Amino acid sequence: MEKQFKRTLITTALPYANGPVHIGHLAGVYVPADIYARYLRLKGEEVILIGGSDEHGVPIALKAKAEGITPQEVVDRYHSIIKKSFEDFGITFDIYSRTTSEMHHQTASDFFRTLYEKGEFIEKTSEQYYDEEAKQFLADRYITGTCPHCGNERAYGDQCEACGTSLSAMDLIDPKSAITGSIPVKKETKHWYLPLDKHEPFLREWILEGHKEWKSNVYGQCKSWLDMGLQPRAVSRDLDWGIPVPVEGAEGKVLYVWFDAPIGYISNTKELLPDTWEKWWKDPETKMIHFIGKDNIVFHCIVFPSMLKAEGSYNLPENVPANEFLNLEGDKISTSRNWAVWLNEYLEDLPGKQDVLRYVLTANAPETKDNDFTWKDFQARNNNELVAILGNFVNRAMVLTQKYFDGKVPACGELTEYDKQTLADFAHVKSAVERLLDTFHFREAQKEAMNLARIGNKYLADTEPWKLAKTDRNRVATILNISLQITANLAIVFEPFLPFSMKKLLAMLNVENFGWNRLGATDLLEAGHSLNTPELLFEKIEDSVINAQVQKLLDTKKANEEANYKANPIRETITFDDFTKLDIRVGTVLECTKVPKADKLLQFKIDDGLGATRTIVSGIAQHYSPEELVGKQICFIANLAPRKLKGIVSEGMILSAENFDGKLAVVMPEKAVKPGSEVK
Ligand code: B3M
Ligand code: ZN
Repeated sequence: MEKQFKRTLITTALPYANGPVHIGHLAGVYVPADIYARYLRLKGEEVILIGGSDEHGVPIALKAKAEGITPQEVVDRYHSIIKKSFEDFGITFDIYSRTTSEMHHQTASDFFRTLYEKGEFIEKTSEQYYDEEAKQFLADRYITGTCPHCGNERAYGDQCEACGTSLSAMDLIDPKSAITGSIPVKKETKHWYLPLDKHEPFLREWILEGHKEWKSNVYGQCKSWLDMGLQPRAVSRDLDWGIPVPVEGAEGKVLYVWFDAPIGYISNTKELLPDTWEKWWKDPETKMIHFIGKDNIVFHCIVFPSMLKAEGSYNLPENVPANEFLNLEGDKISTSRNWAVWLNEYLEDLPGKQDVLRYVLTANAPETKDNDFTWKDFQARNNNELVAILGNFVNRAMVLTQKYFDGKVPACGELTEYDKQTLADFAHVKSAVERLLDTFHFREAQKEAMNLARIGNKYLADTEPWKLAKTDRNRVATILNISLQITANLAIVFEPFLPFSMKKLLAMLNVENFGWNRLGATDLLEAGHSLNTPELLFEKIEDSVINAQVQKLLDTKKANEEANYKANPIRETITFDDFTKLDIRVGTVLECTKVPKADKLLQFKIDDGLGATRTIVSGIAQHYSPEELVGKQICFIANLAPRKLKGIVSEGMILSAENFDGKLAVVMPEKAVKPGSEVK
């Protein structure tokens, strides 16, 4: 027996206020959450949709430093841009607040103190890098140095972007402070840790046994985290931007951004409903749903639930329908490379077309795998679906009624077999769409809604009322009555998906609203009811509009290329002797295999022509499958001191060229040569 709930609390990931929001945010989190919220409201259910900006964390502090302004100025700027974008796209938040609010600081602080007083943290002292010039501890992102895995000299303390390995600052060779450029020293510091290991048995039971219905991408990620074994996680940082750790002896320390951010859902509910917020968080008859992207799964399924459980009085989420990622024209969306369609810019270029984007993003929603947004597909979906199917049907039904019945709903006469079959065809729409929305299948649900418009289109094409106007007025009346009932049903079923257009449609139908529960009914519009003048719901998008958007992206690519060349200037001049120190040779790949538990690494056996088989480990697994390289000739540095990578001794380095977008191409001789040949 499924659990019954009285009300639904919907949360949406709090975007970092260090940039505007783009189509990836909308597709992954906010459009599905809004569809869900609108649907439940239409059904008359009690629901709130909570949002807000995430305004703490190192990247915001770093951005402020880079621009010479305060972090507060950074978040003030982006919070208002983000908030406006969500309003513009019709995301119906009951509240959109921010984590720098007074309410949030108080709530997060209290939450920490409660756990602290209950003894739910462990305190640990560890060594961390400290910048003596800036007189501050350095977060991992504040440290650069050489990657111990691939030799990239511009690796960050948390990750090497060249080989993708995640690092800890202590692993870096020649570390440097990103603030002053000085060499950091190691210094002891104390932090508070949430012992996730202690909550592991509970989490296993709760997720792996209790929530088998979660989406497979979410369940799978949780399982793999749990199977690796959970470790205590620090919930404080040495940083001057954030919520001060509210205990004695914690000067200069703030709550880790991922500790305070999810508490933002609570703070914002409190701000919205100061008197009744508790029923939304603590009454077991409230269902809580977190809408997020896949990179946030661990925090929402493992860390935050552990915090809530440790506190003891809160509900846990009932579901976390996380989405995968949306790519743009084949490439990963990237804020730093400006590879995105920004929502504010979209509306400048395509004013009034919110619903078109909502429609396309839902049609291509990355629900089960990463998906791609392309402008060509955007145009095709607009022209071939919104205009040609939905818009066209509605327009024909309305215009014909205008023409033959002076804009009044004609009475339905006797039904033919075909009429009855058409009515039966759309009677099931309600249950089908509900089943899909209840299980977070937004893409399929929208398809089902579009099918209703297809049914209508086919009905008009088959019955051809315009040919009967002179001979059989009663028959025309019946056909148009049925067509208008379908139109009214479309106004209901599309409301969660295309709210702007459906508002327009309701106005054309001269109706306030029908209510979700009447979806499927064949008597939504009474005979004699006056309709308003029809207007087009959607319009064709011309090639020139699409080409301009594609050009904009091409310009971004070009600018990125130029910036990349500037950021990688030719290094200092070396002597010929320096060059001859490098012994570069050609080898033939005998074997190539993936290195287990390292998604970037391939292990090679190379015939180096020097009488031995060499083992080389190379970070190119994201760019080549092993089969592609077997039998090929490659160039490698033969006299590089051996290094251990994932426990394998690598005797050399394979040369590859790095494209500006990070893609790698292995360097190969133009003609076959004997293995061991020197490259000079
Ligand atoms: N700000 C990460 C992100 O925007 C983070 C989400 C917080 S949700 C509590 O992807
Ligand atoms: Zn690296």
